[in-house]
Amino acid sequence: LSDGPTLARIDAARAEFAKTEFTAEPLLACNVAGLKPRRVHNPATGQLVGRVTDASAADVDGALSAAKPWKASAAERAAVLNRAADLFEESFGPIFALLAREAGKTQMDAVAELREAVDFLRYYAARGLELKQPPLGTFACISPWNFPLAIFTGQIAAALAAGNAVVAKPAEQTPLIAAHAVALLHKAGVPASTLQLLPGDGATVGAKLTSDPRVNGVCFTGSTETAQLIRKAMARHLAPGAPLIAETGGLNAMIVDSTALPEQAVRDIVASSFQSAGQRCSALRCLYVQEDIADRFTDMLFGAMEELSVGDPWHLSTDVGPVIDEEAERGIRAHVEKARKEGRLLRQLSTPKGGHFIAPSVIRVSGIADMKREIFGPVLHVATFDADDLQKIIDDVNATGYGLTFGLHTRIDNRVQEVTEALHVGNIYVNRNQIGAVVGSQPFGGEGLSGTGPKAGGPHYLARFTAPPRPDKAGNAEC
Ligand code: TXE
Repeated sequence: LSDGPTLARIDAARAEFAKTEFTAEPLLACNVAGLKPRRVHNPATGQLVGRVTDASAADVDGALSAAKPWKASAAERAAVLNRAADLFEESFGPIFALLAREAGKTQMDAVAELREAVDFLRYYAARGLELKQPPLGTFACISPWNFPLAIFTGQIAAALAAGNAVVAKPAEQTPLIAAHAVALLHKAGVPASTLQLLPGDGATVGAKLTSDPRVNGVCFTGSTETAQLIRKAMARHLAPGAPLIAETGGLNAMIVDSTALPEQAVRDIVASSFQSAGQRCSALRCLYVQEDIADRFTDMLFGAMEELSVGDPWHLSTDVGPVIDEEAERGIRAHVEKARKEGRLLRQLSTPKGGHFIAPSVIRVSGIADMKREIFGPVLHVATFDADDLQKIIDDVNATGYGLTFGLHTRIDNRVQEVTEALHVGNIYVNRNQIGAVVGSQPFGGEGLSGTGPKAGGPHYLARFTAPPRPDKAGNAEC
């Protein structure tokens, strides 16, 4: 962010796109029935960002009839995806404005998210050249609002790199950025019948899409509950063996022991718990601090939290923006208020007025076993432990059933080995920021209730988007 051109581009985007009204509609290779347009509002200000025409149930049918896998060589597909990556970068202004105004992203988050989307396009373009199997057919890509560009684009790029047709359904909250991304992919050369967009409601459009036998595979990121609904629908209606590639929620913990470097640990905790207003599946939810450093360490943590500026992400100084909508705000607020009534709210910053803001908060718990579900906001839970409790922490973390991220701050080498070997989680961060994926070098994905694998942004991901190798007569799979 300190680099001049990026800051200049942010300034230009802020000047040009502060009031632009964006639009989105189904982008289908057939006639569109659509519903009445609805308004999309800025979660920080309530102001209008644009209007979306959601798809109707008839549109799902039309899209699946029109869907056609990509008739192009792997090299041609890679060239188009790389061209799309260039167009994404050139479209910095509207993308930055949409991420900030539609999704409540701070400038740092918005820049990182555009970077990740571009990385996905280029990475899968390159990996697609190595695939040996043909596409599966038509993929339904269903994505969430918390990374409305990066996850949305990553799913689509993976399915397209393997040559599939894609019908993409973005989250209800973020259709405008999705429509912008699809328009850029079409402009780059992805055929209209190979990539179609169905903005719309999850329970109707999403459910219909994942229950149609013309769909050959589903790529999903969102809540664990929705993934379970999709799995059931697929089992009932889709061909046996149709893959569900799912990334879902997490209940992520971190251990900070008395040998940790406290400044570094505090910096990583603040970033992991409160960046993106805690709306990342990788975010730290439950921190275990060793008893003998706990008072001093939590004081340092509270001090660092005081430095955070909470507010409208359109302001360059904002570190923590709003949560996505009223429903999210209500649910998280109820959780914090319950803790306040029970005397367990240790610290809360002051909450700005006007938008869906939740001020970063810290709640005392006895351990992760107290937490029944993922609280998807800027709320950190803190417990203390003795060195003898380590095995119990590991058992409790494994017992949640989730297995996404885990952080460890220690300078005891044996402890790193002991903890990492015993935990069932997808990504472990030792003495560093517990904060998700880096395309190509830090593939990301969970176990158990957190997802199916393979890890996104990793070398094995694309193979799941292709037809499985046929066994030869001896029963060995062809490679
Ligand atoms: O998710 P949903 P929501 C978690 C987080 C959050 C909670 C609810 O805890 O508080 O989930 O968020 C579509 N068939 N995460 O309600 O409903 C829906 O339209 C097919 C973690 O936004 O799972 C959207 O496009 N599709 C997470 C997508 O599923 C359906 C990111 C995700 O929405 C459907 C987001 C159905 N029956 C939320 N119902 C992460 N892992 O990062 C809904 N959808």
